[in-house]
Amino acid sequence: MGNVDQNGKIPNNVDLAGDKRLQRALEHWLPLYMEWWNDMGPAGFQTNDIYLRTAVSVEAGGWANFDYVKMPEYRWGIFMTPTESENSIGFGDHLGKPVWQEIPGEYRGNLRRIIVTQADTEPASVEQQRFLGTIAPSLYDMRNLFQVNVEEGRHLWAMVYLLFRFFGKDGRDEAEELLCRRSGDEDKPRILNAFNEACDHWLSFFCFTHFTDRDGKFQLASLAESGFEPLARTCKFMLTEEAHHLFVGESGLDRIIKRSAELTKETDGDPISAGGISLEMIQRSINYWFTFSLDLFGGEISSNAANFFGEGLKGRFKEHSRYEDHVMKDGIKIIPQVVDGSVVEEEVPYRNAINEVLRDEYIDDCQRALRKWNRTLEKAGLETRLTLPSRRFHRHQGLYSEHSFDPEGNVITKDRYEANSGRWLLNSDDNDYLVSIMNQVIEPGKMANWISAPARGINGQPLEFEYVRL
Ligand code: BYC
Repeated sequence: MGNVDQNGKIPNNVDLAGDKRLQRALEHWLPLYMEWWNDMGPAGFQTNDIYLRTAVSVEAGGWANFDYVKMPEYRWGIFMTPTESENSIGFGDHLGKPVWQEIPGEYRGNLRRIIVTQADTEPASVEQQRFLGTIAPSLYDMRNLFQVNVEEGRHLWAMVYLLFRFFGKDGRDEAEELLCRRSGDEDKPRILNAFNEACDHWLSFFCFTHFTDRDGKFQLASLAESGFEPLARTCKFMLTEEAHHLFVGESGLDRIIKRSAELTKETDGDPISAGGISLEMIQRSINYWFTFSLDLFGGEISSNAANFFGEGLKGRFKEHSRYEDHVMKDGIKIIPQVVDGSVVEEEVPYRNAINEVLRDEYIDDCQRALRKWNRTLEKAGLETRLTLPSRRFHRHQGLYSEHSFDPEGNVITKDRYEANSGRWLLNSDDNDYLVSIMNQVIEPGKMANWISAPARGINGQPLEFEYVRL
């Protein structure tokens, strides 16, 4: 384990060559995956050379090899970080026992469910972003989109490897299903709600990579703590690639905010008259994608989550460094709930509230980015500030989905919610307008009018670099 095989059909460091049956099974899945990529991957640009990084090993630097690649020729590989010296389970009822190299029989169902749910998000996001290349604001951004897309494809491979290697026929069936479900399809939708939402312009793309990929960061980090070591090591390596996706989202939004602030000043408060994006629209997009992403953490009170933790399958964010008690059998957590029309604080057994513990970490991280964007507004001399809505607003999963709230988190009537939702959330007029101003810009170094230039290029290249050869 650990040696990289770059010569086989599937690059890997999991010794596929040493398990011919598994290798053949995955090689059989490869053309099905390619069929899916050709049907549902980026529309167009499949024969163009794109300046992409490819993971060729897990060592520092090995995962970021830059070169021109045609997307269908990208080497989707299977990589895990090396085994750690400390091989004991770090939390839950099996704390301190040796980690599992094979699936413990009694946890097979739960592990399968976690891995399939994680896997399903990867192709879903590629499907959601399918047409964005055709309206990219620059070659720099187009390249970043395609980088994100090929790496989500690689993350699908990472999960599919686990399904094939550890779940026999069930795993192979699940892997086929992963290529059959489709984002937004009424009959065979993707599993989690945010992955069925339309992402048809770049304001949504940047919000998605900022807020929804950030759920990925926290979920993967929790799974990187798993007592099932192959899952932990796989997720650790995925996290290295995830950081760039988050950068694309956070810096992309910052660039839109900067440009919108400039246009707001130049036009005396009407950036739309200059083909720009209004700060109100940006706020509505934040409200929309942040709240859909909050749903991805599951219910506030969840026996599934309590079991995953107790069984040692899914820990907390940075379980080892952030927490002292890794068992948490008797703790409690306060969760505000609606009782007789008012929000009151109720005690919940800690393990049952573990989804909320992770959601807290996520919200703190989102708040940090908000502060940064607001500094951009401040520097531009504007008084408007962007905010995160309450975690209770616009929810479709968990306790709060049964009631209506305003963005401040106050209980309101359904009628009041419906009368105002168009001014609180990205709406169809916004989407039509945003699509209408997004025309593809393909001159190297040039940016669309509604976004400012990034501070620097990719991998030390200048902004004028030909990131996509058209
Ligand atoms: N939409 O017990 P509950 C990423 C279902 S993103 C629809 O509260 P649990 C990425 C739930 O399945 C990270 N359904 O939930 C980002 C259950 O259904 P059943 C993805 C939902 O299990 C960008 C019922 O509601 N990784 O990597 O505690 C681009 C009750 O649920 C939703 C993972 O998610 C929803 N939002 O927690 C590319 C990690 N939420 O059983 C990639 C693996 C819940 O009643 N998944 N339901 O039919 C998990 O750990 C958990 O499954 C969840 C849900 C945290 C998602």
